[in-house]
Amino acid sequence: NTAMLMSRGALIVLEGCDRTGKTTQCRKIVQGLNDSGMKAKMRTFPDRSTPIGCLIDAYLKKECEMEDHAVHLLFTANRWELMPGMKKDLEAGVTLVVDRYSFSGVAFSGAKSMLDLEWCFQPEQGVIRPDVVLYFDVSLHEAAKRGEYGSERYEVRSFQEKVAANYAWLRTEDWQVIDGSKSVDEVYKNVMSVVKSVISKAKSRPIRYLEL
Ligand code: NYM
Repeated sequence: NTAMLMSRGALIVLEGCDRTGKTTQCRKIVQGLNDSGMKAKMRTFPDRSTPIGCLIDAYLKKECEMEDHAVHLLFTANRWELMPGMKKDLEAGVTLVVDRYSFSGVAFSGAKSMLDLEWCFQPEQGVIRPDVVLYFDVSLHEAAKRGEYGSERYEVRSFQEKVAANYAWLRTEDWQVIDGSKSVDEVYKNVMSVVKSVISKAKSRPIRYLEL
């Protein structure tokens, strides 16, 4: 059956402020899809395993300082270097479940006073466009109750408030807002119903690319 041979995987992106449950759900989604016999892999941005990712990791851990525009472009470069492999996976029918993507890049860098949101978006244009962006909505008050923020750069409440406002600027019709304040199991049920319908719609649709 040629339709089956040609069907591609979906690009599913999870976005949101820190402590909204994205990583937990990414793992569960991939596990759930694999358990039901579907090809799926998790991807994380930044991908700290590459040479560029090593620089980003040191920056986030505050082991070094970098100029704001320069580090923004490193986060973007880290996505571009992974694009050929991600494209290959999608074409091979593998669904990619991605913990943060270009929208984190724009929302976080754009929360710095010197960087303009449109400027931040420019170098993201042309990366593979997600079939859906699941935006994890949890109030900052609620997120703070989940425990202390970590000690990495950006993990402070005043910064996260700006990040949340930038996400609102980025929202398009590709986005689905997920109420992340529910229990892990309830959130999982909600995301899985979106994920399954997105995977079946993406199968026959060509890969598209991100534009502003
Ligand atoms: N981050 C992540 C950016 O500033 N730009 C990006 O492009 C991406 C993908 O890195 N605080 C920030 C957001 C997070 C941090 O954190 C990575 P985590 O908690 O490992 O997802």
